[in-house]
Amino acid sequence: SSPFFCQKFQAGDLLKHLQAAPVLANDVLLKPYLASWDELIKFLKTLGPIMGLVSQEIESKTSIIRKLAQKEEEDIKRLLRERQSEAGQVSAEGGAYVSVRSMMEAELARGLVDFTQLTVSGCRTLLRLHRALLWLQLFLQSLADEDEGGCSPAQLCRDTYRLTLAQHHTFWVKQAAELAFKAMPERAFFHRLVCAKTPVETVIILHMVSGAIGEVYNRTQLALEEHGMLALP
Ligand code: 1Q0
Repeated sequence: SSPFFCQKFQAGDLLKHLQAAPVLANDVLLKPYLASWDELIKFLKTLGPIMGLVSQEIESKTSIIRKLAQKEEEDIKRLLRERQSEAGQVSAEGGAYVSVRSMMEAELARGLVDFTQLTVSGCRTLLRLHRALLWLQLFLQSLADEDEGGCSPAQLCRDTYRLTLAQHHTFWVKQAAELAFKAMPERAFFHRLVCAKTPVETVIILHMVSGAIGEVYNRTQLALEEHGMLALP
């Protein structure tokens, strides 16, 4: 991502990408899905260098899927050129890495999904992001539900993490997470972050974001479930 583009986190941008992701009755578009993660990285960067590790991990996961999509696009373009397609300007879009379901079906058909050992694929990478998304959704929801004076964001972040993502993390990653929670700002930060004029407005925005995440999460969950991919190593 170029430093010349807007690097500032905006809840509206995040919401825009999240709402653009669901497509058809049960699918999720990968471009806006990954763009949503870009927005979350911007948020994490506002929390300072302690979040570098987390941002890096998200960046590394999103770039794995982006590189696969890019390679696919180049392959299709080359194929079209080789066949000297009379169609001329046929779009290279519409390949395997357009949506969650198209990726799953293509990678399965090509034998790229390894169910027994760690082999990098779009599907196993998506599963990692997907698990983190559940945590994020629960966290934002708890932040919205909890009224003033309740638990601190750091505590809610920790509690929801332990319930969800921590189940999939090793001992050392969990230690790193505990450190990261200490960088979690107070509620006032979130009010400023979403540019809310009142606490009620923050709650509404948090509900909208967590609702949009929920929609994306549920669709992805169902697709993973249907393809038996909920435990890819
Ligand atoms: C805001 C506080 C965040 C605290 C984050 C702690 C997260 C845990 C630390 C993660 C370090 C990453 C080390 C590597 C982990 C991998 O082992 C793991 C599995 O991958 P693999 O290839 O080894 O099988 N990777 C993952 O689980 C990927 C997910 C990483 C965590 C993603 C965290 C996303 C957090 C976003 C917070 C945004 C809050 C947004 C608020 C918006 C308000 C409108």
